[in-house]
Amino acid sequence: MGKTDMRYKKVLCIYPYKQELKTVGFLPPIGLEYVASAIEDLVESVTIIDLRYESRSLSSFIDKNTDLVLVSHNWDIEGDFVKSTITSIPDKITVIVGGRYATECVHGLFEDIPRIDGIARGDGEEIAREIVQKGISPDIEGLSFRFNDKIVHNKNRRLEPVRSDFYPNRKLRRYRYMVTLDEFQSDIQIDLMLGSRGCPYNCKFCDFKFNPLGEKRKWSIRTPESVVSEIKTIEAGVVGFADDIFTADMNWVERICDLIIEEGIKKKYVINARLEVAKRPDVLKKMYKAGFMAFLLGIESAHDKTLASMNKGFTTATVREYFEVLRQFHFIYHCYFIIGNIGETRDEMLDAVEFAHELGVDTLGLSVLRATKYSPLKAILKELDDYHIEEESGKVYSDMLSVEELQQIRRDVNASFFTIPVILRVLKKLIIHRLLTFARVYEIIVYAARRKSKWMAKKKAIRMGHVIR
Ligand code: B12
Ligand code: SF4
Repeated sequence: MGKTDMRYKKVLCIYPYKQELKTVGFLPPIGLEYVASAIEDLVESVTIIDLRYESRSLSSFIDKNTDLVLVSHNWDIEGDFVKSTITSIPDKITVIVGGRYATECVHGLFEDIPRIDGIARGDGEEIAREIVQKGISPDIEGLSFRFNDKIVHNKNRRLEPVRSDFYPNRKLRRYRYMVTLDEFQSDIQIDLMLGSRGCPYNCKFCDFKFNPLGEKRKWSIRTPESVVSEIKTIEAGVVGFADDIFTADMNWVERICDLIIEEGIKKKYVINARLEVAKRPDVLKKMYKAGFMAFLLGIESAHDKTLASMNKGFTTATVREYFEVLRQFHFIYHCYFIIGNIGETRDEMLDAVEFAHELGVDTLGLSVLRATKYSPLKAILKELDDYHIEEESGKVYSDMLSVEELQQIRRDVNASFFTIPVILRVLKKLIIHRLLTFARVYEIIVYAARRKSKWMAKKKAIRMGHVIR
């Protein structure tokens, strides 16, 4: 079939948020870019519009030939804006919505936004290709659509392994994504890519490897050659890997490093990793040389009883041993801890601060324990009368500590972790990795000091009995 035989020819792909997230809302919408790239060879034109960055109105992109709009609805945010964006699309155009939130809330979205013609559930590349070729049809697996005032749900599509022969065409992109921290807009361009999907580990609190349909994604990796060939198409100096875990096979990582070094590619990489990387200092050395810069690592708790009950696969003693090795390298270690782990008291949660300082952790990622729809935690919580799940958010709280109290502990841990020596160490590492100049460091120190004094004032106000949010 040629392009003229296609059901749709002029396609707009929309990322429908104004801000997404205040702190890290500067990352490109690669899910939508995957989908747009998948149909590129079939249609006459495909345009990606990221409304976070667009100065033009959406209507200025729509003309008489626009016949298909694909919307990526990933997050449960800015619902009114998403709705008004979709509702503003002229009636003659077919509107298909996809993404994680759309997949989870098929019924709700059809009910709330009458303008939606179809919802693509799960990975969208093949669904979008089939829609472009045949239009909305009962033959397209993974598609839900309106038909005679009813919603038809075609059967689920099989979850495919990650592909080595396909990745997003960044030439379709109309924006440069720059690292931005609150009001700081840096001169660092950043991109996202995928080297693997799924994770072979089985931590009990984690739903990473489940897609929004509750299907378990089998761990799969791309060939190192294909990973590096994609890196070569990227303009940004910093690349974040969106893999659930990048380091499950350190021989694979080593091969990627070898290729990056051989090709002379000069970029910085940020990855989700497991602490077990410390077992391979030989590969860590190559990673450093290849430009790997920051590791996002799950430690989760400062207590062995919790690590064991989570099936995390290490103890606090092994974490200490791993960090003996990790401290020999100037990687930035951003470590995740969970606040509200089952069986932990407030004081035990606060122990994360001392433990992280002792290890030499650089920055913290803190979240309140959540049991989402398909989380393995749900089975554990069923047996416990004093623990509960907040319906909307999935946050886990107990008779001892409410969600509000857990949030406060999270804020306390965060604020007391960032001491001046920790901040200076991180800045030093950013200079080593050539991401910051001394002048920029000065500005950041002033900014951090201001934030810290704001926090101290808040604490003082709380002590004096003022109500603070
Ligand atoms: C990168 C990332 C982010 C980035 C997002 C940047 C961006 N602009 O996209 C940032 C750091 C901002 C982020 C933030 C958060 N994240 Co996040 N994030 C991820 C991560 C690591 C990768 C996502 C990704 O790019 N995947 C790869 C792409 C190719 O897949 P995809 O986006 O799903 O797209 C496919 C389909 O959804 C579909 N599709 C998408 N759009 C469309 C459109 C159409 C028309 C069609 C047909 C199909 C389609 O096709 C795509 C290609 O196959 C995932 C974990 C993971 N490894 O997947 C977590 C993940 C998505 N995040 C998660 C969470 C919880 C969050 C936060 C709530 C964390 C927090 N506490 O703040 C916030 C929420 C942000 C918000 N705006 O509200 C959860 C979501 C769980 C859930 N049930 O929804 C995940 C799964 C991790 C986890 N298990 O905890 N995140
Ligand atoms: S927490 Fe990390 S290592 Fe554990 S199952 Fe989830 S993605 Fe895998």
